[in-house]
Amino acid sequence: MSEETKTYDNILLEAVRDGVYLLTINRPKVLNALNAATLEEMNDAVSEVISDPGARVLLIRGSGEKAFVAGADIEHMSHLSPIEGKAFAEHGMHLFRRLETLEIPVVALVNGYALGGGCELAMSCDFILAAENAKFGQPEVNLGVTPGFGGSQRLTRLVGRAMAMELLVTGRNMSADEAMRRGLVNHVYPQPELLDEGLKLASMIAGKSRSAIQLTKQLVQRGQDLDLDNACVMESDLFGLSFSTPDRIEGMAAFLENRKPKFA
Ligand code: DAK
Repeated sequence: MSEETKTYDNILLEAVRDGVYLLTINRPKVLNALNAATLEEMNDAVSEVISDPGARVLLIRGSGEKAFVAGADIEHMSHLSPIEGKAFAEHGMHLFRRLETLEIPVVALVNGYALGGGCELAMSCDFILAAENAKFGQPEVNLGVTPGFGGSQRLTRLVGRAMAMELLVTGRNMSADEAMRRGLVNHVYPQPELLDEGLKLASMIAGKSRSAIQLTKQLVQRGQDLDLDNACVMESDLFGLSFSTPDRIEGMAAFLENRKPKFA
């Protein structure tokens, strides 16, 4: 069962079981919009999770039926000066990059709207599971601003330049099915099943080697910005490095002894 963690005002963090953590953005009255306080708490929560050597997977969702996150908090942003706006964007950028490069997999469970900063948050997770009612979009163009938390860059890498451009300049929403067709979403589930499916997948990941997963995240993320020759050199290097881990000894011994591995 879930264990208590530190108490936050804008989010909930639960240690569900076996190293699986669930972070819920909890501002349902404003469709879980992200203000500076929420970003700060999320950053603290990530520190809390990652300080647990038993942590294996972080799931992120929004509270309520209607939204994952309906964007950066427009009320909050409407009061920011250009300098404060830059600081706000840097704050979000830093957190989202941290999630992307975290040692453990981070999975977004998107229920309802994932717009603007919400879509950017989902895209900085390793992958996205969506409910049938999910809607993705970058509507910043309607507010007279550009994406500020990496949306123009991550969307382009995920769906390709032409489709990203269409979505960014029209500000239109994509349904869960369209997002899956375009490679943004891995799986779509009926809304009531989303959390259970996320927990099932997290349990599968939690049983694997944390050190191998950490290296794999580096391979996929750093490799996509390298040419193939250099990316393959990196793969050989990290493959070699994985031979220095206790998990490699246990994983291979377990196979040879015909038993399930017990990773550190
Ligand atoms: N911020 C603040 N409040 C929000 C919000 C948001 N993003 N989205 C919804 N709310 C609030 C609504 O104001 C409303 O509050 P009350 O009126 O009840 O007090 C409540 O949530 C329920 O929303 P609605 O009544 O509008 O609900 P509907 O079902 O009618 O519509 C909707 C749902 C998601 C279609 C609609 O709420 C909507 O269009 N929301 C805004 C979506 C949006 O534009 N999101 C993108 C935000 S822009 C940057 C840094 C970051 C960013 C950009 C630049 N730099 C500093 C450079 C990122 C920008 C964004 O994320």
